[in-house]
Amino acid sequence: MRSIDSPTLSINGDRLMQRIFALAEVGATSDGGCNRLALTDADRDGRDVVVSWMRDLGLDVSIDVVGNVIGVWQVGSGAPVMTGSHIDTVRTGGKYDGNYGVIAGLEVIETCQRAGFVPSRPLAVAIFTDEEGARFAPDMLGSLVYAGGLTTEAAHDVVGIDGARFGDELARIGYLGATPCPGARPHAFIELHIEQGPLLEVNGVRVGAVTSVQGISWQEVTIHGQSNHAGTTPMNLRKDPAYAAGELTVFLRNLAKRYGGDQVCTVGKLDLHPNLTNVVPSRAILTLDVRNTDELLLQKAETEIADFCVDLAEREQVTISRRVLVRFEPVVFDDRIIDMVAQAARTRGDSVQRMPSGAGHDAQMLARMCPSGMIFVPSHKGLSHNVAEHTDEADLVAGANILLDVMLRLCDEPLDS
Ligand code: HGY
Ligand code: MN
Ligand code: MN
Repeated sequence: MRSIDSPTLSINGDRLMQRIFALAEVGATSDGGCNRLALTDADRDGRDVVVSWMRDLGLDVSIDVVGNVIGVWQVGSGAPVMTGSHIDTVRTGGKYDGNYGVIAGLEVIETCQRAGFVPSRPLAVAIFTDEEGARFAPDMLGSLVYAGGLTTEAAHDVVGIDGARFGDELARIGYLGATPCPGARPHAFIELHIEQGPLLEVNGVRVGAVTSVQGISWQEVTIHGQSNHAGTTPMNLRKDPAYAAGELTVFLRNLAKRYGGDQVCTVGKLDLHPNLTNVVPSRAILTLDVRNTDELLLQKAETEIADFCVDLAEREQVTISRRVLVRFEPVVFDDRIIDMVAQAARTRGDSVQRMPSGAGHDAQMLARMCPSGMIFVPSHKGLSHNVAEHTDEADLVAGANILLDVMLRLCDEPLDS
């Protein structure tokens, strides 16, 4: 039985970084970031690069009906120990969000292969489709379908923020696979990811043993008013959806302040129509991203927002409709895996703390079908979804070594467990 008390293998940091920087070239933006929105040509090109690395490692590569790519090193017996993440990015993405977890998974396999070490279970690395949800909501769409939380048909019919249909775009980029969803149940799933927040760096801790993912509530709010002349329309006669959107934005900020704790609220997207300087808009469409680790508080926040919208519509004589884009309850990870992450970090001499995840991750969907957990490493200044996203190489290498140790430890679990 392999104990993570005596790791014998270590990953190759240079190889890890080479792949991270090579993938970062795909969809690279002039300001040092990455723009590979899901199912765009850039996403396809990024997928092609990672699939070529999977094939170089001799993995069995399968593509499923929502474009999830699963590379399996078919060794040992029983269900595979799976790792992975995503390689789609937001428009202002960095080099590490998602990419790091997929590439570290390949590095774990290559490290074993080059050392001539054969694990007792197959090892799998997944690229889950559309984790960001930035183009096609909900986020974690691919892993949600993989885990049986959304039908393939419903996923294919999702219409993106640019009016494109998910299924059409998937076929267009050549990643509409045949493998059905829900996917095969892994023995366990462990995802390595940058924290995307400030906690580890502020605390001077290298590793996060992630305990849970907070609840996520996304809504699209459409406010209809009356377009009018900006110069001739008296203020008391206006039905101004831009103003109403502004009040709603302020209400969300104040709600988060009132709740405190883990409550966060974001208006990330705002479209005005006709979006012209001298026209009182006829319509505003905005998105609300509201999260909390506490499900009851998240529900309370949603009720307050709904009530506020009714009052706002009456006061401003506009109509307000809301559409739920995403609603995921908080997810708690597997205690055994959380302990393994903490123990592996300590054995490697790395400081570690238990912590929840503020961001959504594919691991929260895999947790619906098998014991799952996550490993975090620090994000410099807590920045992510920002081109300045950075994590020190030493931290990236440390995280990948812990992924190696935890995956091999999970491989040693009895076949019937
Ligand atoms: O929205 C999220 O938390 C993740 O980045 N998809
Ligand atoms: Mn991510
Ligand atoms: Mn992200």
